[in-house]
Amino acid sequence: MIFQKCKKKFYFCKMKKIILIPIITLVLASCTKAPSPVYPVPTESQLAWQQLEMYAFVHFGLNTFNDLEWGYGDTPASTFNPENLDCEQWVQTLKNCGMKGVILTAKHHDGFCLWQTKSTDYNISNSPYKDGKGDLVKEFSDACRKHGLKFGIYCSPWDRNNARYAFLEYVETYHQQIQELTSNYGPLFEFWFDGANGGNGYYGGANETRSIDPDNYYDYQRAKETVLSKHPDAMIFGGPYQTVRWVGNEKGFAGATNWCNAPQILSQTDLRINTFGAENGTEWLPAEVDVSIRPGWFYHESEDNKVKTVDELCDIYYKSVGRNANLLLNFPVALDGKIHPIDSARAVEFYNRISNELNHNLLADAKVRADDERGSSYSASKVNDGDSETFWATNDDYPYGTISFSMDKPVTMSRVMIQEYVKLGQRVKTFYLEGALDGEYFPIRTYDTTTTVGYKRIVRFDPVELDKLIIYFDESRGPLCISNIEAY
Ligand code: FUL
Repeated sequence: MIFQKCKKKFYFCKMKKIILIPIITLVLASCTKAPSPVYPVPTESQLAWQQLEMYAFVHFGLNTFNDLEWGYGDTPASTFNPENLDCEQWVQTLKNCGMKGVILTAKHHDGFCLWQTKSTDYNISNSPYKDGKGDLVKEFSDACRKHGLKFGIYCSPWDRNNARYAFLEYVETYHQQIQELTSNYGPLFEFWFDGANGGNGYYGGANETRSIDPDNYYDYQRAKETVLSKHPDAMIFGGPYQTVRWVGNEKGFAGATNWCNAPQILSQTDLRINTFGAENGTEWLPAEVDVSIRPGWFYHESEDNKVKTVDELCDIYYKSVGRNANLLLNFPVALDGKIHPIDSARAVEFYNRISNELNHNLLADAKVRADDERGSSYSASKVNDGDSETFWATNDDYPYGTISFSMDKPVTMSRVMIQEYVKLGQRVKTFYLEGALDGEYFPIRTYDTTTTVGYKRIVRFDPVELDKLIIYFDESRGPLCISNIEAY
């Protein structure tokens, strides 16, 4: 009897332990307070846009048929005559080189519209293309939707054709164009308001120079409302209400220090802040790197031998996506209405190269340790658990930290990728890398200075053999929040 009682008691105690220990652990883990945000933080739509990382530009229009970059506004609409135009070929090419979306120049500075607009006669209906029945914005956006590419629009505010440019009437014309483009062509992920504004032009035959005040003339407030009322998740590029910023050059690089933070009012002429962002900026304004695969934005036969090399394109990738910015890579459509085979072959080769370089994560099975952890919910192991929603965080009084990865056997690596959990703000100010092989420690000399991280940072270095990688985050705007670390 007594023995039975004891046995029962023992069994009960054991059960209590089995039930209680995990509960206590769970309670303790959930008691650890999440780090407070360090402002500014992105909106959900901004973050979704940053996750696209790489998408394309397509420049095509009257300029293509007249060998121009900036048409004066007087080139006859009748010269727009692509004979074998194939939007499916554009989409397939862009998909084959890893682009997640595309932005089409529906209207460039010459004022010629690629859609059936009621706002001006200077449009595709007065060209021989499909006997004036074609609508390229429709054909291209349909093809994008069919194949799962996001679609965006560039509609130049500057219009060198319009007689009323610089007067109030043109502002209404421009808003009519924005209305049409945002109403009739399905979901848009980005609307581009180009920064080139005013200057000489045809202007209905006046042939003169006209200047405007770019911040106030166009009524950008109304433009923003039109875009966002129909496409609430769309990003706005350019103008005083931008939600993403120009990177300050068209060469294909962001700063090695690149904050998503920027001042509330940021003009495109402030090149320094456009390139680097501003640590203490109060707005989340991530950078977009726009660059063409050729020297020009539009197609010129004379540039067929000047298409960027695979090495150059890879370098651009690491200096844009690898530096916490989105890459907007331009493909000019050629006279026959297709992306030129040299450009498409080059871009596919580029994509295959970076996909191979970043294919096999050498840290996936590594043992991870950190010198500080904010409880088990924010342990160091969260950086290689394959879940972008979990992250390693340090305690509030610890705005720095060291993390190490130990491998079972030596590996050779030449790239490290780090991502911050930016929903809580961009924090890291500086970090550096160290390796170890058989207990011998050595510094890893990266090509870039290792300053900011942000949504994504990829640093390159000459291949090194190691069995341990250590990352020192030595300065941060608050406790660290690192969601992902990989190496290749
Ligand atoms: C610039 C324009 O002037 C170029 O022609 C091109 O469209 C580029 C993307 O933006 O500001």
